[in-house]
Amino acid sequence: MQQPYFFSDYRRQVDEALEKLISQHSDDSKLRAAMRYSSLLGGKRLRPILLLASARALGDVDTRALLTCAVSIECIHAYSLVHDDLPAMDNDALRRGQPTCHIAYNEATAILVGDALQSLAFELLSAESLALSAETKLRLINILSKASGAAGMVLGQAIDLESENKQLSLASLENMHRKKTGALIEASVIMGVTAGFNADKHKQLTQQEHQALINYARCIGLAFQVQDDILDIVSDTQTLGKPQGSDEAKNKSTYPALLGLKGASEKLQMLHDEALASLQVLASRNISQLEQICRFIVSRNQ
Ligand code: GRG
Repeated sequence: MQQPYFFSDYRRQVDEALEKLISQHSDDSKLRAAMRYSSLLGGKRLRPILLLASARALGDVDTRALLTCAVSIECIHAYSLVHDDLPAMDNDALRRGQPTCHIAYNEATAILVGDALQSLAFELLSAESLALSAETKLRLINILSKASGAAGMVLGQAIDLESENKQLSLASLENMHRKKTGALIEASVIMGVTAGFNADKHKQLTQQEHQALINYARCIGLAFQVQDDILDIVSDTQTLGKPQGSDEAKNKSTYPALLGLKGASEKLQMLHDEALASLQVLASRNISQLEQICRFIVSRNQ
């Protein structure tokens, strides 16, 4: 599937903001170069795009503040990829079609790049210059830290590492992916509406709308991972920008391994349908971009 038309525009804006913020952040040229290498060269910017589209669902928004929030979530994502590729974790040499950070630089630099990107995320959200209320900033920091920490992404990664060479049940696999991959995708949506709302009573979501949006986010978070598992089998290394077949080579539990390719595709379709059905509760809002992101997630080829 072609990327939706608004992806390239959002992506350009996020890249410009990311470039600027990283340049201002570190004056050590090697660390800064490695941070740029790991965050700016390649990548779809799906989480920032989702954050911007979620804020837009509420109506007109201050794009500058939102871009900072979007960059903060991309920093956490980029850090997770750099650390995930380390020899102590997945030990991968290729990411986004180029040598992973510890190969291009060295292991110590890759650890520091991850550390620096993680703290940069929270520095950005807590900055005085960020034009959001103090309450909104605190909420955003809380959402992002919970999603990325020991009850979210880090827990998912820990479960993943412990499960190597083990056959997981479908429920355990789902739990792992909801945390490892899903938590940050869900956070992108919730941060988007939190920043977009920013105490503007006219934009407030009803309880029912909020619940529907959370369900949409949970469905697309899991759908993203199911499609990732399918692509690891049916795609190729050049398109993926990372080694094809690595799940099987590492003997990982995946949706196709547990359900077969057909079963995994059916699961993907179910998640897609449920995500779009949930959005209908928000039909009076600006949900077209969220619908398109859902379609993109299940039909992407990288
Ligand atoms: C090291 C704490 C820690 C966590 C790592 C997210 C993660 C946890 C590991 C990544 C491993 C992996 C490849 C998971 C599959 C799903 C996923 C997150 C793919 C990469 O995300 P994309 O496709 O990447 O959005 P781009 O390059 O487009 O940004």
